[in-house]
Amino acid sequence: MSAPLVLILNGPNLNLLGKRQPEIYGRETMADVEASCRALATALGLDLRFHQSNREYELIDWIHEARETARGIVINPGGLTHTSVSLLDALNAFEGRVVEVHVSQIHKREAFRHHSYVSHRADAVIAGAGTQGYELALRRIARLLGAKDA
Ligand code: CA2
Repeated sequence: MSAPLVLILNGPNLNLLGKRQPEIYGRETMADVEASCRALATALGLDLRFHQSNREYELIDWIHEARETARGIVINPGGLTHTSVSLLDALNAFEGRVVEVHVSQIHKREAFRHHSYVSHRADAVIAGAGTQGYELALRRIARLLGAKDA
């Protein structure tokens, strides 16, 4: 049987991870996060696709594709977290598992970051664990999917 596919999706500005505001987002880059998630996915017996986009429609298109192909989505929607009903609508049309990740602890920050549209759909939310949050999210999805050693 083929390995379950999990998508990791990253929204606007997360391409700047590790390059600006290290006091908030740390020093690891998106490429570092992708490398550690790929190693972990292999260990957990998961197939992984990793994407980042600054365009809302591209994230929505990946979620639509996932309806046919993927068992789980890890998503850091970036600033769209707090604004995008469309992203929530797309996730509501996806039947697999969803884990929302924020590198920073959004509840300790400005009030406008305290509400997440995506949290209305997410099966779990991880915020403030730094970039380790992505690995925790992948482990959670693996456990929910009954993957090996999860
Ligand atoms: O903490 C997170 O992961 C966020 O999703 C990041 C978003 C922010 O709007 C959310 O409230 C919380 C921002 C992504 C921008 O990332 C940057 C990284 C480094 C430098 C500048 C921006």
